Amino acid sequence: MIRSRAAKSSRPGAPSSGGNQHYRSARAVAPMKRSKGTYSRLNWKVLKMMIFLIGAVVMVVFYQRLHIAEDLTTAGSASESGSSISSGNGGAQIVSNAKRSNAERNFKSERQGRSLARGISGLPLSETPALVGGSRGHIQCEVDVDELVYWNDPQGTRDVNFQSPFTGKSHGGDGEEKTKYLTFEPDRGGWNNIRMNLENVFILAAATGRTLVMPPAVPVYLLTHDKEEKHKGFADFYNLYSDEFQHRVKIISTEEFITREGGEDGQFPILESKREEVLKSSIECDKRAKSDISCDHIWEYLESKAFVPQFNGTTCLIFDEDSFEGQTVSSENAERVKSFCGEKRIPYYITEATQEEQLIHLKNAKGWRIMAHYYGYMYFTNTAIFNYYKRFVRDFMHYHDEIYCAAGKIILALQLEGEKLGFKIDEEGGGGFSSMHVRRGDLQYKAVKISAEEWYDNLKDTWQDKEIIYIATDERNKTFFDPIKEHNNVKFLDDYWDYADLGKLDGNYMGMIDTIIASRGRSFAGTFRSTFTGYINRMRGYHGMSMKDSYYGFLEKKKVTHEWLDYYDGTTFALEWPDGWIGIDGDVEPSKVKF
Ligand SMILES: Nc1nc2c(ncn2[C@@H]2O[C@H](COP(=O)(O)OP(=O)(O)O)[C@@H](O)[C@H]2O)c(=O)[nH]1
Ligand SMILES: [Mg+2]
Repeated sequence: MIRSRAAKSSRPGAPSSGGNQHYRSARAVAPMKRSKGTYSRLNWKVLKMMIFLIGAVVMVVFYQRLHIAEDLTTAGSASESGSSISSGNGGAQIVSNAKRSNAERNFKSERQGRSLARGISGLPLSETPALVGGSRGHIQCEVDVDELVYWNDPQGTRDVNFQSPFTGKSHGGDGEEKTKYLTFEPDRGGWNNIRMNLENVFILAAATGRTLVMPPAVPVYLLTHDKEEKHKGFADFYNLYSDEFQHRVKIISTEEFITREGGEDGQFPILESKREEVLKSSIECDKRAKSDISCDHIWEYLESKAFVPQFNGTTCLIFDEDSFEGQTVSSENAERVKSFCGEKRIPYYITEATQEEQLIHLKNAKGWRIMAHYYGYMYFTNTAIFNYYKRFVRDFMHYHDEIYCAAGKIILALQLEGEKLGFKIDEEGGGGFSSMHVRRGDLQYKAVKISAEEWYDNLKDTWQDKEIIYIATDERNKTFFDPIKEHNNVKFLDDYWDYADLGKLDGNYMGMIDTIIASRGRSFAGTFRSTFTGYINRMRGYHGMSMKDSYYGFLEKKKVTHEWLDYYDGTTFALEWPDGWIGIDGDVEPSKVKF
């Protein structure tokens, strides 16, 4: 169903009470007797009434104008107070628009609450007992951008009280339970490779009940826009230290870990000869082996104390309650595991024995890299539990409000422009424009780096006439896109730089903002084999948008997302597919018909 933002922002019945009164008094005079002598009196009365009516109409119009002017003034002052709305760019309209829809949304949520079922990914409430008690989250922002919230906050009561069956018994020995830890080396690729890896790591920590030790901050590949502080910790992007998050995964820093466990009395004492270098690298570290604060100091220390499972592309990680408790895996589950892992991968069952290890360390060197989406790498044979972790990723592993707020303002501006051209916004607040992710830069896969003419030719049938195309890209030379501009109204993040005050934000957020904006396009086309594109599709999935509106610019793969990926091979990381979002609020495997 289609709904229009203009329709939402109409002001029903502002002058109604005054209007009705006059309507009543006009009717009251109508039945008067009309004798000859009374005619002139009547004419005078009619004239007086007409003057009165005209006066009333003038006042109503004036009243409306005054209110619009008021909206615009508030918008103007919002911009003065640094709310990042610049004038002359439709900013004032956005704010007043958002104010109006705010009022309507409150009305909506008072009446029925925001629906927890999202578009095509949603399920009827009767099939989602895990959601009972939950509601949609909220984004802190000067304008209402809550339509971007695909996560629940709070989660449903059942999820809040969930206890993993894979934590194992305590093995304190001396009767005192000692904390068990998970440490890891972050991926060395671009941000979305790191993100993929983090999702795996966080689920592993949550499911095993281990305290997760965040690595020292490192300069992230292609994310070094912050000239003063190149070292980035993941809390710069995610809200890791909120109470709710900590309730699901206990997170501490490497520094804290060393304070707790690295001393002589700790579980993992640091060799005296190494103490200084380990400490030096524990807050920030560099990948260069020769650096004074090389990360290797930390990794070597952890590796020397830990159990290091060889997780990589040849394994898949299995959580099965029977196997965990030392029993035989049911034949039905064994079959499911076999089909999940495919021909080439060996299942690695998490068992009580694995859980006896006090410290597990995940290496990330060659041969130890998990280059896979968690829902293609880990498998919980109990679907209700698997879905709990899929919700955990959706509901918790989303970017900071600041990032969504900026993206939300730009989406509103694009939709307003789109609406003026007659394009509609969908039920979940998406659309009104279409989008692309054109990855160029350092992507290794040359075949998918096609010319702008090819992008246009391959995709023109997916766009509507005169539709705005928002292009997320790492291409700096925007003239590259001139061939598309000949046909469509093209927009980039840079076009909204002042409007959304992007200069005030951490430069590393820009790719994330681009991701979010592109995820709301009616139709989306990405770059095949880019994990950045993959995440745009994931977000679309979370919003309940159909994969049938997602394409690749590379002709050979244009419609691969139109099929549910049911196999695993070495390139699976390059796509995201509906297992990540369809039916994840329910307790059973979803039908694969609609996605
Ligand atoms: N602002 C912006 N940056 C991008 C875009 N595409 C790629 N980048 C940058 O390049 C990096 C690409 O690495 P990654 O996230 O691993 O994605 P992949 O290499 O395409 O799989 C991103 O993290 C961004 O820093 C884009 O559309 N907009
Ligand atoms: Mg990359």
